[in-house]
Amino acid sequence: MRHILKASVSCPLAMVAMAGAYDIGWPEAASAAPPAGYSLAYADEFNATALNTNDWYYRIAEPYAGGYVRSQNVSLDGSSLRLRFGYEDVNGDGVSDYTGGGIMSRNNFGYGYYEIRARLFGGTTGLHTSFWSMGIRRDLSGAGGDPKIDQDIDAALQPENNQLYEIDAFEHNSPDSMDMGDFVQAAGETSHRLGARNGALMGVNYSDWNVYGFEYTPTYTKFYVNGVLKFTIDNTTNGYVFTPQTFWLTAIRTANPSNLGALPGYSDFDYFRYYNKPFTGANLLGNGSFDATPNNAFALWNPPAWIENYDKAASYLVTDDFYNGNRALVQMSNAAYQVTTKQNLKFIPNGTYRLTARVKSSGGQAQALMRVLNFGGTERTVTFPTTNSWTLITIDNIAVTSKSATIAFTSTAGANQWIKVDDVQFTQTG
Ligand SMILES: [Ca+2]
Ligand SMILES: [Ca+2]
Ligand SMILES: [Ca+2]
Ligand SMILES: [Ca+2]
Repeated sequence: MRHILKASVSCPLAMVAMAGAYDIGWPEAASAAPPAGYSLAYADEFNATALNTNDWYYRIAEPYAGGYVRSQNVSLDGSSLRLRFGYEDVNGDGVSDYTGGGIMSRNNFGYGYYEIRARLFGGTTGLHTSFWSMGIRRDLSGAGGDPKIDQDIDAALQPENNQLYEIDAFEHNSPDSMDMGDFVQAAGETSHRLGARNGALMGVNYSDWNVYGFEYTPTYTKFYVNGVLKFTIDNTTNGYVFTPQTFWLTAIRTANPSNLGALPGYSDFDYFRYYNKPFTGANLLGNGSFDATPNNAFALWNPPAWIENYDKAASYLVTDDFYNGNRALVQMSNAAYQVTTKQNLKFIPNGTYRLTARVKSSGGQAQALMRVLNFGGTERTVTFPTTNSWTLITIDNIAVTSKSATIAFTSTAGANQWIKVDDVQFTQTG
């Protein structure tokens, strides 16, 4: 299947490096083109000798699934990311342990086309390589996890809980089986899956370099291998709550390998590329209606997918008054307070956008604002009207030129002054 790929003009230096680094026996395959209309918004070509930890967390879990997931099992060789499956004593008890590794993006990605080029380890049974997407939450950094996760949450760079669903573009089970296209929501699996396809059925050899991609849109997700569409999911019936989320590449043990002599082994990734395009009219905010299930492990019903800053306890969800669904956001405290509830959108297309929300307010605050900033122009705000009925407020004709935007609600208020917010929508209009 590799021979049908189009010739590449996108990355000749990397291809020369690849051809030199691996004796793969055929001309270097180019990447499959993204679907029509998409532009490259982010890429890590992994053409380095160390992971760019400005952009990536390590997946660390010791132990997890009968093994250890460790940063030591992640390396870059100048042209590719390498995730190592090992069998070695890492806990000092003299008995060998199964080890694996993975990386998770510090940036969150929403709708768009996601692509990797990978060759997957198939030297024995029991090992699992995955190309997937899922939001993070604070407890992922527990039990020896990457401390940068907590640091980013504490620095108001990441939501405390953004784990609303996952997209499993592929889950490869060594030596020769692949599940493709799971779309899993918090409430459970949605039963979408192209299950247990061996390479012959999928039309590839998984241990060769192949290009895997998925196109994620408000209405469908399509999964590709070497540019060939393999599976489509209808997103209109999933019943999930959208949020831009972390991108993952992981390699872990799932069962005891039958052939320990094959270890160590490697799953290799040439690059990760993310493309996007305007999705006119689609809400790009995560959990814009505040209806995603909060994690009760976190105090005071903090809103999933949203970042709280300053007096965080003054920002919380309520179920007794809402515009839609079954929850809304409130900012209030029984003492004077200042709080911001916000989202940082990155890698969105430049263009014209509109921000709307349904709101109520007690009035009297020094500040009660809906804001948009970090979009390339001067911050724009609208002050909440004093009203006890759900009222539409709008900031229109927002000219995004930085491929990013921060949407924020900020109160500087006295005791028992309050705002309520629901149905927040940030949409591209042109
Ligand atoms: Ca051990
Ligand atoms: Ca590369
Ligand atoms: Ca709601
Ligand atoms: Ca809070």
